[in-house]
Amino acid sequence: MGEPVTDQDAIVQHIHEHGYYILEDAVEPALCDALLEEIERLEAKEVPRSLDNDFHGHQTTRFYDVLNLGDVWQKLPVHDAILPVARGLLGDDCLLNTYGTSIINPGETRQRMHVDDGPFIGARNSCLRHRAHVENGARAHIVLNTMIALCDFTEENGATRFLPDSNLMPYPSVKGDDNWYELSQPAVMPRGSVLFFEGQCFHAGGDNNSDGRRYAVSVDYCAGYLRSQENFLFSISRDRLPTFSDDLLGLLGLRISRGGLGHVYHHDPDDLMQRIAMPTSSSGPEREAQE
Ligand SMILES: O=C(O)CCC(=O)C(=O)O
Repeated sequence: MGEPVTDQDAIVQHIHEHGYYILEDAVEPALCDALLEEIERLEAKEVPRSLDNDFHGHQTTRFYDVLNLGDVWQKLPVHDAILPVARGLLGDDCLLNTYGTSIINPGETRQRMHVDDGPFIGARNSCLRHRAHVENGARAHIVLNTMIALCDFTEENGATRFLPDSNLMPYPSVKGDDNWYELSQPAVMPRGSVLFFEGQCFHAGGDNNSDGRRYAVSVDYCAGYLRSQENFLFSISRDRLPTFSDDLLGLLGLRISRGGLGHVYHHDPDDLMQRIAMPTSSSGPEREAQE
C-alpha cells in the first residue's frame, strides 16, 4: 500500500483512485470494548440475527436495526475518523445506507466477491448506470462502506478480502465476479482499524479457519439523493430520535439534501419534528432488548 496516508483529503483521494483505504488507530479501544459488550448483551438477550443465507453466510452473526437496540450504536456513523471521509467522498448530505454487525464465526466459508453499489446500479436502464458511464469513464461515487475491526483482522480469521483498483474495472457481469477472488487481498489490520471501500470495489467476507470470532461492524453510506437500503425513517422508533445528534439525524434523512430532496413543507423534517408532538411507538424489539 506504500506510505501511510493520514490526511483526510488524502484518504478520500486514495479511495477515489484505488477504491479502498485502511486507517489504523481510528476507533478508540474503549469504544471497541463497549461495542463488544453490547454484542454480548444482544446475544444474551437472544435478539434475533438477520440474514442467514448462502450470500450472507450461515456462520456469520448479523445484527441490523442496531440504532433501535442500544445507545452505543449512535457513535460509529458519526465518528470523527469515519464520517468526514464519507462526506468527503459522497458529499455533506450523504446518508446512512445500512448499518450492522458482521461477526464471522469459526468455520464460516468465504463469501462471493461483490460490489456494494449493485442495488443502485443493478437495473439495466437505471439512470445511475447511465450517469456512471458519462463521468470521465469512471462511475460516480454513490456508496462508501466500512468494516470496523473490533478485533485484529487476520487472513486466518476471515479478514475482509478486497481487490485494489477494482473500482476502475468495467461494471461486472454478476456471474463472473468471483474469478477475482484469487487476485484479492485480505484486509489484515489491528483492532480499532477501519477498512473503507468504495461501492465499486470488489470485496468479500473471508473464510474463518481460526478458533476465534472475527468481530466487525459495517457502517455503509450512500449519496444523499438515493433511497437507502435500510428504511431508517420507517424503522427507527420515534422516541429514540431526540437522543440522536444532529449529524446522525442528517444521516438518517432528516435533513434536506443538497438538491432539495426530502423536505417537509420545504423545511428540514426535524425542524418540523421539534414543532409538533411526534407519536411514539410503544412496542418493538428494542423494548425487549433494552429491558
Ligand atoms: O464481513 C466482511 O468482511 C464483508 C461482508 C460483506 O461484504 C457483505 O456481507 O456484503
